[in-house]
Amino acid sequence: MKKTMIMLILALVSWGANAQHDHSNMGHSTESHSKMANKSMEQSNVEVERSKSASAIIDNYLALKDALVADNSKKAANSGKMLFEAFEEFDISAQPKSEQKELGEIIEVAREHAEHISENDGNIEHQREHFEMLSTDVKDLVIITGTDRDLYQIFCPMYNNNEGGSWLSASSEIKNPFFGSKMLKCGSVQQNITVK
Ligand SMILES: [Cu+2]
Repeated sequence: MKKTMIMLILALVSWGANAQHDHSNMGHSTESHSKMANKSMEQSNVEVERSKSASAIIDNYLALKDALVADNSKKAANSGKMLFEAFEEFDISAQPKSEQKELGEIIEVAREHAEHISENDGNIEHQREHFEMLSTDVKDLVIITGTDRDLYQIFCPMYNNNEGGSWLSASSEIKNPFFGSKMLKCGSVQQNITVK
């Protein structure tokens, strides 16, 4: 009986220790989460080469972005189609050999997003989902290819149930393509992509 009591006490003590351990873990993860949140609000800078090679992609991407800002699904679909064509026409072979594989992979994924956007006239929320993923691809692409203009990566912390999402703009003025007129001003510049 005494032995059982001791076992029980030991079990309780170790349970208590575990519970406490869990708490300290939670404290840690909360702390690192808020550090991450802070970090994402800090602006970073990346310098890229001056190049016109991705100009058609950037033009049509920005037209698509503006259509979503204006809550115009039909225009977004049209721009999505033109962006798809710009990806098709992009000359990977003119890019440095060492970058061609990665560029090919980015473009393969990005043009599927553009195609879905072009096929979803009338479903702007679905277009916005593809646009969010597409934006990361276009950012990765211009960092490799360079750009003919300065770009800003802008982060909206509220997109996708507060998961957050970002887009590219040629201006640092906030006009939110994820929410359009519902929340036009939500967002802040996360990264400056500056032409050398
Ligand atoms: Cu889709």
